[in-house]
Amino acid sequence: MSETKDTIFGKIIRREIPANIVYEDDLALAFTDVNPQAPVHILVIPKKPIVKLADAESQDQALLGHLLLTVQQVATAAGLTNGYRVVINNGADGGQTVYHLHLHILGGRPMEWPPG
Ligand code: DGP
Repeated sequence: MSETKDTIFGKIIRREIPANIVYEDDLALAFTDVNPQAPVHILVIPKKPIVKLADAESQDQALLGHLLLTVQQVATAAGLTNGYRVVINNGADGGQTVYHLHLHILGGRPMEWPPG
């Protein structure tokens, strides 16, 4: 998978393709995953096109914190009172397929460990 700056998530941010958007603010967007792996599967992304976690810089510190607090807010709004898992796949070995940083929120069922 190539690491280009524009991705399918960029198109979702610009409303060039549809998505089920559940949260938006100046810095972040959250929408349901097109291929859900749990009853609740939501992606939280920065509007800034950070390719992957490994490419985030010190200037992104506040943005990264904002994304985690957005995860918390979105998970609460989704009713995940019994817990949830947050996943960031980073790079090829991490299983990343879309090269725009995103945090998976997975919930609505017990999660197993270790992941595959
Ligand atoms: P990852 O493997 O961490 O890069 O996960 C990418 C996720 O993005 C994957 O769970 C499927 C989801 N996805 C890919 N394309 C689309 C899309 O066009 N719309 C939505 N809503 N999700 C997508």
